[in-house]
Amino acid sequence: MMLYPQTNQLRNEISLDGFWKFAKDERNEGDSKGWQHSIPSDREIAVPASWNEQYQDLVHFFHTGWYEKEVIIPHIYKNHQIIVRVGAANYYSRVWFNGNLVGEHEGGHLPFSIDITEFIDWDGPNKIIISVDVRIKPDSLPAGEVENEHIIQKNGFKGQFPRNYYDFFPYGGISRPVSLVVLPKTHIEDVTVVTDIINNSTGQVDFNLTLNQPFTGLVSVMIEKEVEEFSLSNQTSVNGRLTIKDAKFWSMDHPHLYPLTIGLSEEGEKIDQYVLKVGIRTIAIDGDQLLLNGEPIFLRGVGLHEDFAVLGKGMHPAIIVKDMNLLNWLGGNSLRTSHYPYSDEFLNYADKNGILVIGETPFVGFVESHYNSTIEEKAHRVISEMILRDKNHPSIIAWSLANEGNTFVPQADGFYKSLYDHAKSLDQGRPITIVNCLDVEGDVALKHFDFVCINRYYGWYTQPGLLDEACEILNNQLDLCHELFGKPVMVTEFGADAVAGMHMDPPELFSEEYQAEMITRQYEIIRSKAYTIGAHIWVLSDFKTSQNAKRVILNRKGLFTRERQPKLAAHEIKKVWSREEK
Ligand code: BDP
Repeated sequence: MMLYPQTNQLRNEISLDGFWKFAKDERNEGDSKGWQHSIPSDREIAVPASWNEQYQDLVHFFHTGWYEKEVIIPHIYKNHQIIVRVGAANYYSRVWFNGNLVGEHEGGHLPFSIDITEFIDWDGPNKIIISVDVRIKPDSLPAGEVENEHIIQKNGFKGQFPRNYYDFFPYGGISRPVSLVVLPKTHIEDVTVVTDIINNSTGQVDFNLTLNQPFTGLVSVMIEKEVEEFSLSNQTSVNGRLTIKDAKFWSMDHPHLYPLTIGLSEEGEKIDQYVLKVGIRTIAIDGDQLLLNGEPIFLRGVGLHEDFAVLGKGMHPAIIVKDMNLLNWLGGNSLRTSHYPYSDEFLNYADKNGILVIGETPFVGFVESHYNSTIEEKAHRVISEMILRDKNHPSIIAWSLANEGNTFVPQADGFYKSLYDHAKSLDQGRPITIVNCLDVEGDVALKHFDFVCINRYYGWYTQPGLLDEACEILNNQLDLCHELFGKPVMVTEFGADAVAGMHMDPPELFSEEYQAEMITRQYEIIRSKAYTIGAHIWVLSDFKTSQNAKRVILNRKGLFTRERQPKLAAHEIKKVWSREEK
């Protein structure tokens, strides 16, 4: 996994965002028709953004979309390595550069990068073509049976259209930024930092650097006045430690980031530099508590989605700012990247603004048939990609390896243990969890994890309209969780749909009053337990789902509408949260 791109005196990033040519390939015949050289297109589409809401005929287009763009690369980069980087494209992508198939990637929510240096035509425009196939299959992560609309209509569909195994719309296309990354021929390929707090005023940063090829020369690593230098002889990696006196630790109130500056020089000439923003903090589970920098914290916040009208799952900085601003306005301190890894830009923003994040894989809705070695291997690969990308973000304080899989069948035991072991082998510093649904009795997977997360909809899918009963069941379920596992418990989802503008007294389902009452009452119950470490409301804002008899176009459990305007519940929970410390 390459480092997040940056531009400095020795590196550059050329954005390819904007308008691309776009063609629909409903019969998967693009390859045989030579589209890898030039796509037949009379229209343009915006990148980054899902394709679905940009043209009406694409709303239910669940096949392969082809993108094309021309790019001229300046001669000054002739001595460099040039990489195409795609922030994310849902779901399976292939990339051609000047007609050559240069790479492919499976998975819709993590970046991929492809070296195209040897294929560049320095004298002419270069053509980059990306095909993105969104035919989500039962073995896709996340899974579904999303096919071309004609096939769906012919076969009919169970439950919802499109038939994904989860509750958000399977938007297609290039949803995050695309760029050409210009790197020195010898460069810093990866950096891993692990931070520790030695005493009240001293912080420690352990680092590991890898270079893309054997290097002979000087490597310097610096934070403020602390510098370590290494003289390398034909080596590709370096380990070291910096100790920072009078350190400012990263916290919710003071999310201090230190620039860790890494330089490579050869015979006195600087050949590469990378600056990684590092937050010095610790995170740990201790008994029934979650400790940030040694102090107990309670995760108060929301689940959410990368979702907005027209953009679909397209990354837009304004939506990131708005969503984090709303979380802050509510008095929340944390969120979960439900139900897939979010954009790099989102996490960079969380680092800078002291927001605590549970980073989640795209493993939502695992069913019994997923518990086999092929999916396990694929899941390990995705976990590796996610952890390698996100390992250095101080904002990420835990990993969630799955949401609401079927954890009640015997095969789930070994399957989830293997996911846990794999993630732990890559990151020993963060607690790891999975999210249970329905019940904890009979769950065979949760026992392997560091803390227990549950999603509960008492008063909605069960006990509808019966809030007293729902609250009592929630209360008992929480105690049972703690009794069974002896670990800290977090409620990662609870909530109710409310159609903005619907009012009922006394409160009934779908009214703003019912949602507000349910959320505030259930929050107080969760908060009252000594062993709970968090409560996340489902969900920050209304979001688009597949068509389903239970959904009025959107999932309406948002505290805010899809336009990000508050419902009654937002005002009510804000009052509750404003009484708590950050
Ligand atoms: C939970 C899922 C979430 C759904 C939510 C709901 O984790 O993705 O959107 O239910 O039904 O089970 O609103």
